[in-house]
Amino acid sequence: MSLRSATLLYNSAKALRAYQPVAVACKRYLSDTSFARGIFMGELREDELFPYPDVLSEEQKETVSMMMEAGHAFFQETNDAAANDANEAIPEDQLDQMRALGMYGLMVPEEYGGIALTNTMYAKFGELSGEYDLGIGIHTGAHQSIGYKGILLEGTEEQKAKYLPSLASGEVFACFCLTEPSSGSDASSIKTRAVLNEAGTHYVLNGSKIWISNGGIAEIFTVFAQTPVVDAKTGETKDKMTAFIVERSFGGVNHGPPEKKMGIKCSNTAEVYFENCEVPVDNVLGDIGGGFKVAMKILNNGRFGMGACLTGTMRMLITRAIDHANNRKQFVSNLREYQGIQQKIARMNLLCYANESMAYMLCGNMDKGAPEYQLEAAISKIFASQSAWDVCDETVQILGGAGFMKDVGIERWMRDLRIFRIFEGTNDILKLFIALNGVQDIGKKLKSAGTVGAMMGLMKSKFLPAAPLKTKVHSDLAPSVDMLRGDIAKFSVSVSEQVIKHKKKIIEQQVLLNRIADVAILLQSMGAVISRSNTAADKGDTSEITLANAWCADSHRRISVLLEEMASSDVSKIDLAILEVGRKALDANGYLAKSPVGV
Ligand code: MYA
Repeated sequence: MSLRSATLLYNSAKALRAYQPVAVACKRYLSDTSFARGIFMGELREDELFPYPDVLSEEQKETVSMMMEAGHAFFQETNDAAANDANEAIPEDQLDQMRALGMYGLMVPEEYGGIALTNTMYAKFGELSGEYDLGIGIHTGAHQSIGYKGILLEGTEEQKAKYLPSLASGEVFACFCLTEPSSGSDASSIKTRAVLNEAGTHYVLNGSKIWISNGGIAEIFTVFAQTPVVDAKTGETKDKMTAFIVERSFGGVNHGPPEKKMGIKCSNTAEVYFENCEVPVDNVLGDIGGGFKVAMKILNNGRFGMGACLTGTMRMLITRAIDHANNRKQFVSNLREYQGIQQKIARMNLLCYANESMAYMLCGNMDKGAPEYQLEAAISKIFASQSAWDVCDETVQILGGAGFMKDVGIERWMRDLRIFRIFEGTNDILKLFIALNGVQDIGKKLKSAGTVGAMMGLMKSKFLPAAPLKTKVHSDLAPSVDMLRGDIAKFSVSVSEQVIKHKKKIIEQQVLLNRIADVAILLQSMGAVISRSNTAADKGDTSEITLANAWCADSHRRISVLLEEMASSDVSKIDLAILEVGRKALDANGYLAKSPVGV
């Protein structure tokens, strides 16, 4: 580490110790007060949307700036992302510098040796690994975003005091062990078991986990296992998931070789095996039988990190693409003069803006104490991973042949980014999660109305002229606000119609559920960009209104198409015809058509 970064690190750590992490006075949230959940109910929940969270004090902003400066210096002067990728490892001396920088305990309270960053501060610092090296982001993220997050969120005082100091310093690494050979998206189907020994002192843990980030280098494992639990009401014993803190030193913990991966190669990924590993009862994390909720809580809580981290990636890629477009001449002009290029650059900017707006709204609201953000977290994760992929793909396209060349350095980003749509909950499963949650909320509401007529009356009342917003929204944003309001009302009625039509069988209608989730994601993004640009305008900067209005107009157009498709029987027929092709190919065990040349 350079002297400059050492000084910066020292100063930033000192500045951080001078005050407590965020303690923002905030309104009280009820469990149903998430903006995303409101969308399904046909409500624009103004209190959840405005003002855009402004949770950092001036001192905290200064601290983050100093840390970012130290971080830039580290990534520019010490880290070599291409070498890490080629060597599939992070050099040991570099890990020491990361320890010295405090990169392993960013959100751990000071009393346990961490830097006590808030979610928003962590998010901002996390942009750096997105900008320079996603492999480093995964190594540090798997450690603290999910690896030991359970101890932070659910640990007892004793567990925190015992484990957090060595985890925060990076003396030991942590990992999150949920996925198994037969249990990926279907997380509750894990087979790893932990049975209490006769003495009642230890759980004996057996099972294997796969694709575990940091699995081969971790000393501390957050492990999810089935445990026999007696139902208090029926007296029946059933397996329920429980979370455990497992130390490698307990014995019976082994790992496989580092996996060979497409990307994020410098981060370690390995299988982890537990064979008669004896885990003291004190190492149960949360409640016995409450492990699934613990797993979901950790994942929900960590998902904002991806939105922030990939903001850094997108911003860097946009800069690379723009640099090329401004300097590369083809035919009569530089690429920048062509509409096709301008359209791509615009879309890349808008995707990044919408992603950044949602990610910082999410972590800002978490800092304000919002207890209900599971849909927002899933939306942010899906949007971030898909947008970063799209932005990277367009960067390669704008760079043309150069974009395909390894030395130019974009191809590594493409390989690294591919996993983001898969891990931390695949985008496909999270879309179903979003849609089904909303559908369930609507179902409950409709049930309370009684008759179908009353149900539709209830939902269509959303079309009545709404009272003016309490919030003073900049007049230039008015068309976007109107579109958002109208689209929320139409969406809610449209989903209600589908709930009435399909009843419980809606759960099987995945094509429909995907459209529902796509609309919800767009509505959430419209809300976030309106709120953010309005707050910026309140502070005298109206420049973001153009971005927000362009994003909202385009989203509105796409929502209209999706809603039309949801209601159209013709489209349903097309969907069925397409599904039929899929089923036939599956039955045939392969491609359906014969070669047109007869060979
Ligand atoms: S780690 C592996 C990630 N794996 C997953 O994410 C698994 C995905 N599967 C699931 O999430 C669940 O199994 C699904 C539910 C959603 C499919 N929040 O009947 P159910 C409640 C709160 O629907 P299932 C990795 O990849 C639900 O309401 N509650 O359950 C790391 C219900 O409650 P109740 C939830 O059909 C990679 C109950 O649970 C949630 O079995 C490394 C049962 O629900 C939820 N989300 O399946 C990444 N879901 O009983 C590194 C369900 O009360 C990170 N429930 O009605 C790097 C980050 C980037 C760097 C950062 C730097 C800053």
